[in-house]
Parts: sequence; structure tokens; C-alpha cells
Amino acid sequence: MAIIKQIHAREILNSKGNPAIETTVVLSDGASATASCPSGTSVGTYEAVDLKDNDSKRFKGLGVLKAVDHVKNSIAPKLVGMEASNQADTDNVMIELDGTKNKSKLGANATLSVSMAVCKASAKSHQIPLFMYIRQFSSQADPLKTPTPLFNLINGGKHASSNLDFQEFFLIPATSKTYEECILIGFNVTKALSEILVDNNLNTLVGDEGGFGPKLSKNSEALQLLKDAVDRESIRFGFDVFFGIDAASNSFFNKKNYRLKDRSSPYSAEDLINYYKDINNAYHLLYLEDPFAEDDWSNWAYLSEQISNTIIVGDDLTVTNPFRLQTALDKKAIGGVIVKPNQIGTVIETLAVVEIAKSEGLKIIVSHRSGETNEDFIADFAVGVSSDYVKFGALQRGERMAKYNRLLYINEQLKSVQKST
Ligand code: 2PG
Ligand code: MG
Repeated sequence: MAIIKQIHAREILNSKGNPAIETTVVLSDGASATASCPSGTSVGTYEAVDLKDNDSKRFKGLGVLKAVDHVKNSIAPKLVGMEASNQADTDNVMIELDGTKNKSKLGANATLSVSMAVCKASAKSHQIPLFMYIRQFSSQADPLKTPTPLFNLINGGKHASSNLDFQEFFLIPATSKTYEECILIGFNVTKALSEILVDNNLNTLVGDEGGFGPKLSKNSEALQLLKDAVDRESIRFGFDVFFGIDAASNSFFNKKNYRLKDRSSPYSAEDLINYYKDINNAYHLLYLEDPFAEDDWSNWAYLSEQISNTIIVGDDLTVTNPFRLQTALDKKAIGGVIVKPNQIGTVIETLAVVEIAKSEGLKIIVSHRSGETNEDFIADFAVGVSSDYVKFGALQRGERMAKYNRLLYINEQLKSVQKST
């Protein structure tokens, strides 16, 4: 039993140099933990609100002092004195205090930073690893494993000035690979890709998530570069590795059509389906995230029927929200779902979304945001809920490596437990 004794919040800066909120929670037994919140760049309309100050005189309006104030003066007075290990109780107090559908009163950044810090502090107080602590809240207890990483090796869309319409191009190791093998494959292909870019006089500077951001004229060129890099390493495409895309199509949706830079006339939904089919014929996509805009429901369902070997994944569509997820299930729109705690604003609500998705047989992809800190909570969360995949960016940039490295540590712990049993 440990009681929440103190909650303190502050404004820090994230990987994009933008303000973020960080909260420290201290418990009565001396255990304490700090957690910070990420921010998205391509943000879905139905996400919980990442509260900004909108004071144009400070940080171009991006300051988070209001969220900090909500933690200190609204949330802390209610939570101090509560038992820390009752995550549902403390999160529910914040949900009720906020009272809105999208955390627009307190800010999902305020509530999530507290929720994660309480969770981390309580795990410490129980002296168990965070992933094991989170696991006890997950009733669908699949075997403990380290999830397969989706390496976002080429950045486009809103994450890089690379001219690419699609936001993320993934190298995906086969699920049969161990985590160490995945890291080695990711490393080798990253280095090969870098060499190929240099050979072709293309830029090796990286985008928001650590993937390269070369100026290319077509989305398929990014996949061809990945293919060349895989071939250069003699890695077997379609056996050892697969490819995937996060189209983040909200960002090129315009009224009813989709505007890709390779054609002056817009693509109708039908055209875009054919575009995806062509790419799929050439590169056999294992994974396709946000192929259509967040309200283009009928095309999601149609594409899911048309392309059967690809996991169609909702992100801006489902926004880690149980109601959006249920609609996606009813409409048979998706085969997998992105899980981002800051899209909903508390740990307990994120866990609930995972439970629904799992019970319906969806693939679970626990994901970072483009604006990250060195916070590694989601690595533990991913293992705790036995997610299928993690999306932490490329194997470059400290804030991405913080998560991959945490998984290396957890993976080592899992292996030593397996050895001893
Ligand atoms: C996405 C995310 C993370 P952002 O679209 O999946 O990669 O991007 O955080 O900018 O929304
Ligand atoms: Mg996405």
C-alpha cells in the first residue's frame, strides 16, 4: 500500500524542440517516478486534446503551462492521498474531473503524464518491472514476448521535406525473428540504405522519426530503395523481411479526393485503391496504415475486402478510442490498430482499447509519436499487453533509441526468466 504524497509538473522540450509536459509523482513509501508526454504532427481530428497555451508570445503558442497548471491545481489536490496501485481509480478521478469526451478541459497531455507517472511509481513501490506491473491490468494474458519492430526507415509526409506523400516506409522483420535479430537486420538495412543514398547523390539527413528523408519523385521509389538495401545485404525479401507503409492519408485528402504529388489531377478513392494495388503487386505490403482519410469509412471496408494479405491498420481512423474502434470493427474496416496512449489520455483507457482489439483478433501496434521525449513507458506498455508490433521510428535519434534500448533490456530479462523456468 502506497499513497500518492506529491504530484509536480513542469514544462520541458521534446525531440522537435517543442514544449511538452513532464510530471513527477512521489509516493508515501518514498517511491517516485517521472513521465513525459509525446505530441503528434499528423494528428487525427478525433484524438484527445494535446492542450497548448495558444499564447502566441510564448513558444509560438505551443507552451503547455495551462496543462502544467491543471496538474498542479486541479489534478494533484484530488489524487494526493489516494492509493497509487488502484490505477483505475486514479485515472477515473481524472476522467471525471475533465468531464469532456476528448480531455479538452484538462488536456490529455496533463492527464496522461500523471497517469503514466502514477503507474511507474507504483511499479517501483511494488518492486516489479514496469512491464510486469502493466501486465497485471491486462486480462487477455498472452505469453510474454518482445514485439516485432516496424522500422520507419524513410520519412515523408508531414515528417520530412522529402516530397513523398506517404509518411512512413517500414522495414518489417519476420515475426519468427528474435528481437536481437530484428535489431541487427534493422541496423544492416539502415547502413546499406545510407550507402545507396550516397551512391545516388541523395540526401542522408533524417526526418522527425529518424528515417532518411531523400527527395524522391514517387512513393514507389522509396520502396525500391528499401528493396535495394535489403538485396545489398542479401536479406531474403518476403522471408526474412517485409515492407509496410503509413500513408497518413488525412494529410493529402482534399474534400472527396486524394492529392498525390506525382499527378496534377487528384486521385479518386477508386484511383487510390488501384495505386495501392499496384504498389502491393510490386512490393507485397504486409502492413498499410491509414490508407484513407479518417471519415472515408466505405473505402476502408472496400480496400480491406480487396487486399487480403495486407494488414490494414487504423490510426487517425481509430485514435485509440473505444467508440471509433467499435465502428471500425462493425464496418470490418481494419485488421490491426495503432495504440497511442496520448490519443486517449490515460493508461487505463488505453488498456481498455487493447482489450477490445484483442478480443476481436486485431493485430496490436503500440506506437510512439513524431514529437517524442526520452520517455520509454510505451516499451514497457507494449510488452505488458503482449502487443504484436511496436512502432518506434528508425534506429537513429536518441528519443527513438530510448524505446528500442528499453526493449533490449526487457528482452534480456525475459530471456533470463525463460532460461530459469
Ligand atoms: C503516426 C504518428 C507516429 P504523428 O501517424 O502514426 O508515427 O505520427 O505522431 O505525427 O501523428
Ligand atoms: Mg499513423
